[in-house]
Amino acid sequence: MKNPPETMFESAFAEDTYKGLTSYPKYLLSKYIYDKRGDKLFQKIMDMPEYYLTSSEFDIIEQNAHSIIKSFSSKSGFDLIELGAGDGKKTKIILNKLVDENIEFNYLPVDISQNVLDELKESLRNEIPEVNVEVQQGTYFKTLEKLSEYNTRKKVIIVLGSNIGNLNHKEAVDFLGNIAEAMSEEDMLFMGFDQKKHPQKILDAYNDSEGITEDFNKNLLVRINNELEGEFDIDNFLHWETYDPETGTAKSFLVSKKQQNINIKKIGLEVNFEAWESIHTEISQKYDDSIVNWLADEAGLSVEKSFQDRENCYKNYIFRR
Ligand code: AVI
Repeated sequence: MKNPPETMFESAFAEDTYKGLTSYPKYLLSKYIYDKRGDKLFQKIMDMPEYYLTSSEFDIIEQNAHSIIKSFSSKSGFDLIELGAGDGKKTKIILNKLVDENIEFNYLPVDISQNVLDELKESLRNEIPEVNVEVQQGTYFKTLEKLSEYNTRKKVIIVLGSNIGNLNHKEAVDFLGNIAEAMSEEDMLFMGFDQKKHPQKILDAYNDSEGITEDFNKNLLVRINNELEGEFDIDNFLHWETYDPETGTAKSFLVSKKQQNINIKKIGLEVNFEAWESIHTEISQKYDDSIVNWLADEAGLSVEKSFQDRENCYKNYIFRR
C-alpha cells in the first residue's frame, strides 16, 4: 500500500503528511492549516459569535487595561514583545492606553510572516503613530534569544488568543520553558488561556452552524491536494469535534464517510481509509488555575496575577520567573 518516496521529501509539510497518514491512528498537524486560505478562514472564525475566545479576551483587556499596563511599566521603560502578532486588534487597546498614559515603551511584534508584520506596521502608522514599532520577522524562540542577548531593559512578552491550547501539555511546558529561558527576573509574560466551561459552549465554538470551522479543518486536505498532488474529495470527509470535560481537551477530526483509497502523488502514497476511520487534526486545550499553575511550575515560572472576563470564559495570566 505504501510506496515510500525514493528521494527526500520536498518539504516538512510533505514529510509530516507522509508520517501522519501512515500512522495508526492517522493524524495531520494543525500548524499546516495556516496557508493564505487558512489564515483568512481563521480571521472569519475570530469574528464568529460562537467563537467566544476573541470577545472574551477583548473584554479582559478592555476592562483591565489600566491595571494591566500598571504591571507592565518600569521606570526606565520597557520592550513589549508580542509573539504571533496577527492583526493586533486586542494589542491596540494596550498600545493606546500606554500612549495615553505617556509610558515609555517600544512595541516589537514577532511573526514568521513578513506580510503580516508589514500590514500591522502600516495600520499602526495610521491608527497610533506615536508607537515606536520595531517588527521582528522570524520564529519565536530565535527572536527571543536574539532580543535577550542585546536588550538590557525590561521585557514584557505577550501571547494572546490561547494559542498555547494547540499544544499538548509536554509541548506547552517546552514552549513556556523556552520563554522562561529568555526572561530575566524583572521580565514578565502576559498570556491568554481559554478556560474549562460548559462543554456545549466549547463544542459550538468549534462546530459553527455556518461551517466555517469545517472549512478551516478541511483546509488540510485542500492543501494536500494543491501542494502535494493529492486526490481527496473533500465532501467525502466529515468535520467532527469532541470535548472531554475531564482532561479539558477539545479535539478536531476529519472522518472518512466511506471506504476509499486516496493517491497523494508527490509523496508516492496511496492512503487507505476504512469507512468511518478518522484523521486527528487539532487539539484546543481548555484550562483551569491548577493546570496553568502546574504548567508554569514545570517551566520554571510562577503566576503573579490573573484577569478574567465578565462571563468567566477566559483568563489572562501574568507570569514571572
Ligand atoms: C489558534 N487557535 C488558538 C485556535 C483554537 O481555538 O484552537 C484555532 C482554531 N481551531 C478551530 N477554531 C479555531
